[in-house]
Amino acid sequence: MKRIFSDGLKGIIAAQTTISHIDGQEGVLIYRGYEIGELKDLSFEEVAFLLWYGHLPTMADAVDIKYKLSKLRFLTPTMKEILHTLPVEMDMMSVLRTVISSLGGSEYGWKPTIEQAMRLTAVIPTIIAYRFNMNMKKPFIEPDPRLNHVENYLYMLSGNNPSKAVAGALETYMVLTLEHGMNASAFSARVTASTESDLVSAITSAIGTMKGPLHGGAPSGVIDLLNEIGTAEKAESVIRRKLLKGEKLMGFGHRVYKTHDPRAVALRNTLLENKGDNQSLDLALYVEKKAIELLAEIKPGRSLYTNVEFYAAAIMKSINLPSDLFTPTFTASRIVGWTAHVMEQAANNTIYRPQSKYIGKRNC
Ligand code: COZ
Repeated sequence: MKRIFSDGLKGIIAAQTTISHIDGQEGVLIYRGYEIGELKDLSFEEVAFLLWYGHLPTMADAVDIKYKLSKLRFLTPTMKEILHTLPVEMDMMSVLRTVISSLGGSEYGWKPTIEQAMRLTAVIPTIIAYRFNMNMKKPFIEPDPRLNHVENYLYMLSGNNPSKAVAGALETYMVLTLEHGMNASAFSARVTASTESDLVSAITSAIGTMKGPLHGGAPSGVIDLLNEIGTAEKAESVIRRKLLKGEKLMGFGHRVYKTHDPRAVALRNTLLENKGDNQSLDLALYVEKKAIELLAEIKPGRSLYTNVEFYAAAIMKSINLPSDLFTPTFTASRIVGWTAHVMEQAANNTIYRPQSKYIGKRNC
């Protein structure tokens, strides 16, 4: 068998999948055969159904999955105990990884099921909101089963029912980011599942992987960039200085997309539809334009364009979501893709066991 070494497995196909397809040259993302532009106005629950079952839900299916998820949002006493025991200074992704791993047990036996996937998907927003209110020294707000998945998340964070515009903006973001092929976190979930470990262990691996700033951390980095720039007049000098120092601009570049990230395009359009007089959005639009110009000037030929995280940050900033909730919120959507990948791996499993090439000393 021919052995190929590729840094970061660039260009290597590690699985065959029917879940999603990314055409990086054409800037196309497909979930189960549908381009995301056709799905961006569906509910989170409907698109989750599509990923898990492989086809769009009927009206009855959509009502059923919304009801089922609303009943699975609760925290167990053990989860609440862990949430109160973990050190106050622990970051939210570490909290999420630890509390999710406490769900492991007999009800998560092999093979992984859609019911298990629903439970993990339903409870992640509750974990985030519970810990967020603890940190803010505010009382926990119990999930409201009458609200849909995204409305309930925002309700548990603030205690108020969100406006349609705010819930709609966040729901579009979450629908567009709930699956993205063989990214690092989906791959780590599939590797864990390939040993016939359980779904909770696979998702714990994925959350740990998502925690890395080059994967899930970009939105916070985008906010820092926008805050550092502050005004349109400063955009060119700040960006140019960073690029000449060899820094990477958060929210730009992508391992697969070598043209505009279709999710960024869809999010930009959503933001423009609800724009109003939004100063921070105007700055984001200007910074994006300047960044792409300067990336082409200083990094010619690398095909560096806006990725989803740039407008994710703009959306989350526009709904006043604190930046330390950006990656956890991304996790609350990508759990759907991860669980779909784990179930696909389990359905036709071969354990992952790549090679390594020894380049060390011999006969020491
Ligand atoms: N800003 C500035 N330069 C960048 C860049 C960015 N965001 N992304 C890549 N480059 C440059 C690299 O410095 C490198 O330049 P040289 O050829 O001079 O060494 C070249 O482009 C290729 O870099 P790399 O191999 O890292 O490209 P790749 O396409 O594999 O990178 C990721 C993809 C996303 C890791 C990107 O580099 C990045 O880190 N972006 C910022 C973080 C982010 O937005 N992540 C969310 C992705 S959805």
